[in-house]
Amino acid sequence: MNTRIAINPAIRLGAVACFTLGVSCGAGNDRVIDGVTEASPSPARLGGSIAVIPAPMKLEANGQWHAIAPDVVITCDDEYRQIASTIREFIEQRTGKLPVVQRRDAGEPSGRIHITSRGANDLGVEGYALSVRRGHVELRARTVHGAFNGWQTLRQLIEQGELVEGESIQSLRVPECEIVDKPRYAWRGMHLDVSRHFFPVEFIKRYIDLLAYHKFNVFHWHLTDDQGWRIEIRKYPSLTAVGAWRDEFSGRYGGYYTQEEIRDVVQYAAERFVTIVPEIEMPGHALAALASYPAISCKGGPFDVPTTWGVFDDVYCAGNDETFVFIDNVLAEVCALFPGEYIHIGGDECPKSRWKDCEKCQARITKEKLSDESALQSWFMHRIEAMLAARGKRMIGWDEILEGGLAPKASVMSWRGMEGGIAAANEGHDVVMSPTSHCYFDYRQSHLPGERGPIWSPVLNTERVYGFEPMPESLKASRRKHILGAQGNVWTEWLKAPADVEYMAFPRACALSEVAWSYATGRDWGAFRSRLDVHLKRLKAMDVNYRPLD
Ligand code: TNX
Repeated sequence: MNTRIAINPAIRLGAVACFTLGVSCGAGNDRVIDGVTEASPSPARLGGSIAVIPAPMKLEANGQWHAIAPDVVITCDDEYRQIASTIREFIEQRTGKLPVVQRRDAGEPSGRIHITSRGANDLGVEGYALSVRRGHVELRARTVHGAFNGWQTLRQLIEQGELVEGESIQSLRVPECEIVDKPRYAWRGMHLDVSRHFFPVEFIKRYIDLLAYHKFNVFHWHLTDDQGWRIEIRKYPSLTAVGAWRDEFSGRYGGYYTQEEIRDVVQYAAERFVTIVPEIEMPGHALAALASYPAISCKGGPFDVPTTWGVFDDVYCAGNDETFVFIDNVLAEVCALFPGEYIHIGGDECPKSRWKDCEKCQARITKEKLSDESALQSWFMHRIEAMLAARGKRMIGWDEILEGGLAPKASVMSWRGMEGGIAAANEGHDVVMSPTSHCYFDYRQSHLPGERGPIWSPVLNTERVYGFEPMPESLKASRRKHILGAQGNVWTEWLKAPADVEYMAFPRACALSEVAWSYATGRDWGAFRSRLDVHLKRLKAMDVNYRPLD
């Protein structure tokens, strides 16, 4: 069946939309596609464009949209069968018709969607190429991850076709286009604090879905903090029996993830090419752990799991050997649960007052010939790094882990600005840029009265996030490879429900996805803003409680 249809004027998005980031494309007059000359509308009729977020490295289109028949056959190389079935189910959900999936060697593709690794050698691990001609879709990728990324783009195109049409669709429409795409950075992360407020597994999965949809590939899961320990550790049941709960005015508040749930989430994320980086905070932000096991504090407790926010003086005792036995056992279980290479160990905001007054900590300083409590923190982190290295893991921590000297192979997440990251990169360490100035999605999005977020916070709106440049200008060319990428952080002191998290994360995460994925050349807020208008309709269709733009 020929799927070519007459083009409904309503879905003619306009002209030769040719926005490329990093790669230029020719002036868009008439183009020859597949031997057929398509008259492109004159520039004056340029009405809209293809709105993919994050923007692909190279995109050419001519404004024509065509239908893919829902009874299309999907053909693919063997390794892409899983993606093919995902696309198949997506089409069924929308059209009620289930396309047939065939392996490529099953014969000549009669279908309109073809997924292959042929001609994909230059696309890297995460790249893909998408070629759509008269309703024939060819997706090329070298890896399944690349094909998955290409599928996210194709999905956005199909959704845009529907949105423009504005009615229920029997045949899916896609724009004629040529896309070649790969990421600028290897670490494209989003974080979520589940300690200050707890979020159920279903929401964690939805969050991961939304990350994958924006081509994020890291989920930094902030699992422990003063106000709640959220991961089951079999060797230390009190961590979740005691540390996962706090007594608020309104009653007992808390929750945690069982190891079975964690495994399920890890698997779910892996299927979406999202690596989970778990965070176990130390030596500070540890009151929930100390309330459960007070013997590994300096003063011995007792402690309550706090119900207020901030930075607390009681931290793990660095002089007590039992502390390190405890942490080693905890990390053993954590490392076994998370297959990714990185474990985040916090390291931020650790007051030194208890260590100053603690006999054991002072004895440690003397014995190890350390200059002061900062050096003790550094010594602490070196020990932790060795524990992780013994299990084949790499350590990453907030930029305070630089103080007193960085552990030999540690990576740094730079949050108090870019300086920590620059210093670490100059010492040859890998860095993820996550400065409060552009990446703190718990901050307010405007000055308007009633705007969510703490009143003390600076205003961080989507435009400002979009203006973020993770690569410091001052960094020498030889050090640039150490900037792994960028990450947005969603702290939840003031966010109680999933809808609150969505409101703070979106659309700022959309902007950040483009900062981290797309090449910086040609970045333009006005153009992004237009694409975002379309994209917000996609988010709306998914019931995402995003903050409307001003
Ligand atoms: C600082 S960022 C913190 C968090 C807070 C956040 C609030 C970091 C490493 N520590 O504990 O939640 O500010 O914006």
